[in-house]
Amino acid sequence: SARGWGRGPTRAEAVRCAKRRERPLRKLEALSSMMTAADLTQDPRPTLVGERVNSQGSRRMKRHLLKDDYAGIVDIAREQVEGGAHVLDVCTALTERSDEKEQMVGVLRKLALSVAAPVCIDSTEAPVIRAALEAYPGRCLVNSVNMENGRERIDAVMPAVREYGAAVIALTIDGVGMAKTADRKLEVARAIHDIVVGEYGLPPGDLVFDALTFTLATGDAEFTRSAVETLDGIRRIREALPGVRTILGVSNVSFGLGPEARRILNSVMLTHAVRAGLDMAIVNPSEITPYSDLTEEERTLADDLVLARREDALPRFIAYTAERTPAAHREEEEEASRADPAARVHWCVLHRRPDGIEGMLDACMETCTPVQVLNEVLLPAMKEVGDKFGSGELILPFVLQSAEVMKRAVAHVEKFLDRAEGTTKGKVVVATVYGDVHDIGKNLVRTILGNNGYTVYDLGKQVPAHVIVDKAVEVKADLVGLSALLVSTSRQMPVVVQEM
Ligand code: THG
Repeated sequence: SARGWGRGPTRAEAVRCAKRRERPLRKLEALSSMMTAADLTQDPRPTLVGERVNSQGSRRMKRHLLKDDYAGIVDIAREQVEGGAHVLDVCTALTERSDEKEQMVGVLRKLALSVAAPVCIDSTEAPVIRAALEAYPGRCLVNSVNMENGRERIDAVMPAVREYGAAVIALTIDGVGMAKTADRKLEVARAIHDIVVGEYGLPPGDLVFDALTFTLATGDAEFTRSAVETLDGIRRIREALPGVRTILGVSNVSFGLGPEARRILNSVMLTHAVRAGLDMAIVNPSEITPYSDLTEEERTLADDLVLARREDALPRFIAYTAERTPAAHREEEEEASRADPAARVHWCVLHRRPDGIEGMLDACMETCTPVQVLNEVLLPAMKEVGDKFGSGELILPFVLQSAEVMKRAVAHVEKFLDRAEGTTKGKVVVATVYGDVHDIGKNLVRTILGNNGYTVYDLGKQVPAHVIVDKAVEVKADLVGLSALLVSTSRQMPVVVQEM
């Protein structure tokens, strides 16, 4: 090697048969951007994954994507990082557009140059995930795989995950549905682990399980224990599958509640999850209140709800948080007692008071026809409830309670409708599409059409395309109504159209 240029063997020749020295590879359990790395498990836990660079979880993000305003998106990302996010969850799926992939790549290129935090790629589409991994100059977390359709999704996503050296989130969902008990969560996690680690050779530390948490805001008995099961699921998965990590979309737990209630509930859920061993949390970092900043009373009320310690935990928690938001209820109440029957019915639907609504409806029907009561009194009331929910004035549990009052009112008025046998304005088949379980809107449409002289065939939720088509043909339907809440399931609508 000390020889000069030109004489004897070239340097290349001189080293040709030299033995290559082993270079110790230091494997970092981290994600990275072009500028920096972030440990998958931060010390102290949890790693904060900013939730708002997500078209599904932020109206602002959605607005920017619709206008192709990527600079605005960078602002959201910066705010998330300033709030404390270590990683950003990026989602560009929109029902209104079909260029999720192009937008994902565009957003990632922009973020890579302007924000230091690494990214988590949130998409249900394998081609979008691959394009994102290719475009981003760093080590990503992929969000996510599951076993809803057996191993199909894992096989669609894992090759790109391995090729680009990414880490991956796995949701505990299988053919039966979203796992609700700790037992089921572990069962699904094991099946995923067998394939992803066993067959694809992913290091366990790069597999991040999401035990899923559901909203506690509906008061639905099926979900009362859901947070307890999630916390237990986190512990069980960590115990049974050594080396794997866990993550949770914490804000889901409070979806539908008011901002004050959400702040408290999210904080309490996060605290319990971290105690259960949670590594990563998908949250809006600037909205997290430290557990220690909550009052004793707030903690007790929220713990009662999260840990399912009392049956009346939800109404107590809501009453407590509602009391602290300004309300002109009393005045309104007095006004309602004076008003005419139609205004009182309206007030009862809006304020979730079923008591005595039948009597008020009877009073309405002294001067109006039942159809007029439906169309001019009840429907506008429910529309106002929907508008108030849309603008954030009403929380989800209240909307559901209003819907209950509405149902009771409609059931009463229906008795007075003279339905001419054999005549119908038309036949309508309605269904929530395959893969989607959301049916509040569909049920309202069913009731409204039914009450307005249409014959409605309601096929329920999770309805496969062929069942819808068969029914439409069988009854010679004039109209088919499809319902879906999620971007991913709205793609079922063109499938049904195609079938027809
Ligand atoms: N697990 C995994 N990924 C996920 C989730 C999960 N990704 C999406 C979601 N769940 C987590 N992200 C969010 C983002 C926003 C909100 C909740 C969860 C949210 N947004 C407010 C709302 O809808 O009321 C703000 C709306 C706005 O600003 O417009 O609550 O569970 N792996």
